[in-house]
Amino acid sequence: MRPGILFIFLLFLFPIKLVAISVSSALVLKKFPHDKDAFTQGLEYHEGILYESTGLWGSSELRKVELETGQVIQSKSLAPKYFGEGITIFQEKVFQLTWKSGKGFVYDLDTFDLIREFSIPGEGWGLTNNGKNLILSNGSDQILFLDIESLQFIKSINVKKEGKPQYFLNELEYVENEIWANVWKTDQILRINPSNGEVIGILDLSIISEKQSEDDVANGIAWDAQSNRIFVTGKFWNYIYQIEQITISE
Ligand SMILES: [Ca+2]
Repeated sequence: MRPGILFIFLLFLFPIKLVAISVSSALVLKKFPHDKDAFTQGLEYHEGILYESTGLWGSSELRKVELETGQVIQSKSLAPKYFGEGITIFQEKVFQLTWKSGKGFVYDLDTFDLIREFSIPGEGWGLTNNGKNLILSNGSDQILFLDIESLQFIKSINVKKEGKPQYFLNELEYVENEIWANVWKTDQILRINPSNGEVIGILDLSIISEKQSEDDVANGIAWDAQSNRIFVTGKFWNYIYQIEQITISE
């Protein structure tokens, strides 16, 4: 049998599913000031306001930030034993993860008063929601789904790019039925199929990266669904960037 025919024969026996990963870069539409002392761990947009969670022991905060000026208009400090991580908003409540405490917090969106605490299995990194589930990352290749009402574990998916596990998934955002994830120590956002964990796109932010050390990488994605705006920033970055994706390859 000729090699070409053999290949077609094998392909017939073992079909290969080729997933095209689209690669895009960022075009800056606008930029807004960002607190350069903010170790950004969570970012979300809600009704004209940015909500931000910052990390580090002893200086972790939950913040409301005015988009245009970058001014912090309301904040709540976490107890020094908690390292702030991802946040998300659902039904006038803010959900916030902590890194290694196995604990999350639920606050009143308006007052930031604590409503309840909940347990998270393992570490807490990034957080978003799809209206039914809290969706969280923990630094591994796993994304966990919790019931948004009971806050109980429902399921997990493993994120893979071309069949290989993608570790260090960090800040998350649910964007038009995709999960977007920063990847720790890189300036890349992965676009993930929420049903099977497959990476379907890479948004490379290196063109806007303010990275000067290995800590201050891109982290923070906020989606304004109503006006179709994407905001991104990084840890200790000077700016929040409103960007558009420019496709490099499909
Ligand atoms: Ca986010």
